[in-house]
Amino acid sequence: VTVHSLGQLGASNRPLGTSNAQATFNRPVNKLAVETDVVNAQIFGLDLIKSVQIGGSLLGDSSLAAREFGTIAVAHDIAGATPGSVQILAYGAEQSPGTGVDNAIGSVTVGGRVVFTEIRAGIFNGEFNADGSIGKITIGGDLIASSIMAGTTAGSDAIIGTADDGVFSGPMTRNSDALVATIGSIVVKGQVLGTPDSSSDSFGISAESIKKAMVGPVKYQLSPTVRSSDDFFFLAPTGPGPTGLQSDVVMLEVLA
Ligand SMILES: [Ca+2]
Ligand SMILES: [Ca+2]
Ligand SMILES: [Ca+2]
Repeated sequence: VTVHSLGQLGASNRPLGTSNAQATFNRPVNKLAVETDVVNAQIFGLDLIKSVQIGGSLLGDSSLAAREFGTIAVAHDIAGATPGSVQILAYGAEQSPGTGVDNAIGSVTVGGRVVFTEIRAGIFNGEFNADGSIGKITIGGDLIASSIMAGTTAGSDAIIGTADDGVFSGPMTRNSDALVATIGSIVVKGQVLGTPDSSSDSFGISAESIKKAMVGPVKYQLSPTVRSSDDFFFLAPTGPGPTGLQSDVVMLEVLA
């Protein structure tokens, strides 16, 4: 499927009763290509979307949600209007694999910066997957006031990096003891920043296992152990975070 843009025509082109442009796919999609921008649009795939290519930026109040994504590539920026207003969500493999990784999002590659965005594996369409994993995230610019989470929740305090963080649980949740919610690699070529003017918001990167993380020239030393309490880092100079955390962007492996 190739389109010039999504959402750029604004209210004139919206389905009745909806506030944003929508593109819904009930069957697997091999490749979805948007030649320019996606603005205030919801892209929803009930099955696998193997490849999403956006030639411009992903902007406004927009979401990319599917049961599973292969590769997602955005040539320019991903930028929400307010914190969390761009969401990239996926559940995982169609069937839980016996071993290896339960892929929700294979890769996300962004040429520019990522702002006010949530990228989350293991949450889609009212169902949860505590094994939902992300392969590789590469951001050419800065990562600002955004979160990347695989299989995890910030808990009832809604703050990333506190003791109640954990993997998804509950009745609508898939969780195999043999599988670990993993972020294979996160590389941010610019800076990681939160918000300089608010001490109540919280952003972060979390999973049961984070294998590789680089911000600018800094390569974080991550333990090969999963759910390691050593793998807890303050990523941003912006702070303080809520509840006295010294930064409002943390990276951690959840402990349970
Ligand atoms: Ca928490
Ligand atoms: Ca598991
Ligand atoms: Ca680790």
